Amino acid sequence: AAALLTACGSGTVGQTGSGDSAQPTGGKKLALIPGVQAEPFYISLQCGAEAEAKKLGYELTTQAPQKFDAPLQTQLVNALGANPPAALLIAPTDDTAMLAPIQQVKARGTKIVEVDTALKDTGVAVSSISSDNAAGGKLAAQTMAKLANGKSGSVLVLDTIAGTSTTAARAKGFEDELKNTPNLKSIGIQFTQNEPEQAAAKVTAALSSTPDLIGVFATNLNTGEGAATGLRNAGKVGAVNLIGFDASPSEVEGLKNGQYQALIAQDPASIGTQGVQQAVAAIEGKPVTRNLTAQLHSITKADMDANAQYFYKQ
Ligand code: T6T
Repeated sequence: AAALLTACGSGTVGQTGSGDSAQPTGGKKLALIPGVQAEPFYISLQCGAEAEAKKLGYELTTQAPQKFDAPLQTQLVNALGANPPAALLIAPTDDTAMLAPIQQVKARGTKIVEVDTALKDTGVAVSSISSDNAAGGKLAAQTMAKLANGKSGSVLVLDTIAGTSTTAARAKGFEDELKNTPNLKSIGIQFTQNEPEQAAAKVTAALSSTPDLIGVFATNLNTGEGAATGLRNAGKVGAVNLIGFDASPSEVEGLKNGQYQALIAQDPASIGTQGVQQAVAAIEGKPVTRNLTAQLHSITKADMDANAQYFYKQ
């Protein structure tokens, strides 16, 4: 149920620490459990984490669920039980349902570091590293206002699954900021279960129920890909502005060919790097920072070449 190969250099997970770095021993094991396997955001995060673990002489093992799904992720967390790592870096797929399994790991002495998403209960992790997701939503709303250029219309917000801390903060940050642009009105936040097909269907439905639809804000990679499909099917590419979150290879391709008007790119590698740094600090009894953020970048077609360093790996 887990992906073990990565696109980071020539690396294979589980072999970090070999070569010229120190050989990790029992107390030097880190586990990473991302939100979902084989997905460019988490692959980039994993690459950042692996490189930093190697540098610091730790061994990082990654197990990712097949879907962004709390029961599947719980199985992987529970499987750590037999051989608890010194620290667990995790992107909780549900801000509430993942509390109990993570607490069980913590009770065995494992330090918990949240990467990307977080639990509602802020008392579990020693550190949380994420984008400033509310600021990302705000940035998307400001970009939407700029693209509308004074024109009036309605805007649809596509969220993923209820209980996902990151996309919820993006959607809320977007709607809060949109209130400052009276010519644009949100028709509300719609959930897609992080399935592109559902995102496409929501866009199709919104186009028929809301003739003045002028923009779509897709709060992550899958919602963006689905929204692009929905607009394509309706012949509305470019007529309705699509702002996506993340910068996967397919989103970047979509920006280039006009399916997206803007992307808000995160810096997942830096989330992984900082996650390992905080985990190691906690293990070694050094000072830990409770909350850290990674940079965001709004990218349009016009400035995409200058921003190529923010595109994700696959
Ligand atoms: O947007 C990222 C991540 O930040 C979010 O928590 C879940 O979706 C992604 O992994 C993109 O698919």
